Amino acid sequence: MSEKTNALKQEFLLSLADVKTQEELEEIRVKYLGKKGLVTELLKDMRSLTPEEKKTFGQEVNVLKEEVSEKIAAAREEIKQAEIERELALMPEFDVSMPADLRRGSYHPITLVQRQCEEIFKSMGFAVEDFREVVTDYECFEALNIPKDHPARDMQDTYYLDNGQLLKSHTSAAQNAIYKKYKDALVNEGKPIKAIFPGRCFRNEATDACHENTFFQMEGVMVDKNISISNLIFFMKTMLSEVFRKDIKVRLRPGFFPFVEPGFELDISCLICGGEGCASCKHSGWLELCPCGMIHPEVLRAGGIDPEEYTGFAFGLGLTRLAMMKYGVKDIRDLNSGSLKVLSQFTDDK
Ligand code: FA5
Repeated sequence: MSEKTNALKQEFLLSLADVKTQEELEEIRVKYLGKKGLVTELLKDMRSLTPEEKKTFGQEVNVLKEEVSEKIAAAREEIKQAEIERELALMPEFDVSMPADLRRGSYHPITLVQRQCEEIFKSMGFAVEDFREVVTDYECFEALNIPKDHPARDMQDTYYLDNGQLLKSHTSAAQNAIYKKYKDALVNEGKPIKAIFPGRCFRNEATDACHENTFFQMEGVMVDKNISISNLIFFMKTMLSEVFRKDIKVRLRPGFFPFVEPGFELDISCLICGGEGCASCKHSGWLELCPCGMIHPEVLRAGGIDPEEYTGFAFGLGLTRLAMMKYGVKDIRDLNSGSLKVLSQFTDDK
C-alpha cells in the first residue's frame, strides 16, 4: 500500500474511533466516500502514473474504499446497539414473576343510577336525549318563562362565559330544543312527546352534605292531548318503585317554578336517617328529589306547541341525590371526590 493510501487509512481509523452518534458517522462517510470525498480524490493522482502503476494503485484504492465502507457499516450497527442499550437502561425493570393486579374499575354510582332510570323510562316509551353543558340564556331561562331580572334566577346562579353563554344550571335548559325537535311529529302524526334528558348541571353555590356546585339531574317531559297530573304521578311512582324496589315514603307539596303551573316538590323521606333528621337531609327528615309540574302554557308556546290543544308534564330528578339515597352515601361531596375508597364499593348489582 502506498504511503499516501496508508496515511489516509490511518487518519480514517483515528476519526472513526471518536464517533458516538449516527450524525457524526454520516459526516465521516461523506468526508471519505462522498463524491468529492478523500478516497475518491486519491484517484486523481493516477494521471501521472504508468499503466502498470495505475492498475496496482486502482486496486489499492478500491480495497481501501471497501474497507472504509465495511468499517462505517460496522460502526453504524454498534452505535444503534448502544442507543438501544441506553434506552433499556432507562426503562423500569419488570419482574415477570410478579402476580398481576387484577382489580377492575367500577361504574360511578351516578352512572349506575342514571342507566337504571334510562332503562325504566325507555321501557315506558321515552326517548333518551343528550344536551350541551354550555347553553344560552334563552335556553336556560327565557324560554322557561324566566325573563331577565326575574327573582327565580337568584336560585340558580351559575358560571358565565365571556360570550354571554353559561353552564346550564338545570336540565330544563333542554326543554325548548326538545319541544322544537318533536313538535312536528306531535302535530302531524299524533305522536306524544316523551323524552328524558340526563345531564350535568352547575350552580354557583356553597356546598354541604346535600349540595354540590356540580351535580346531575334528569329531566323528563311528556306532551300530548289531555295529559294531566295523574299521568305525572303515575310515572313518578313507577320510577321510584323501580329504582328502590322497596317501600319508601314520599310527599308531594306545592312548589313554585316559573315553567310549570301547577308546580310540585316531590320529596323523599331521608334513607340515611330513616326520616329522623341528619346532615344529609339538612335535619328535616326529607330530601328534595324531583320537582315537577304541568308545563306552563308560555313554555309550550315558546317551543312551538299550541297550549290550547296540548298539555304536558315535566320533572327534574336530582340524579346525584338519588344516587346518595340509593347507595346510602351520607355526603354528596364524596360522589365527586374521585376517591377510589368510596367509589370502588359500587357495582351494577348493588
Ligand atoms: C330545578 O332545577 C328545576 N329545573 C326542576 C324542575 C323541572 C321543576 C321540571 C319542574 C319541572 P331545583 O333547583 O329544585 O329545580 O333542582 C331540582 C333537583 O335537583 C333538586 O330537587 C335536587 O334533587 C337537585 N339539586 C338541585 N340543586 C342541587 C345541588 N346544588 N346539589 C345537588 N343536587 C341538587
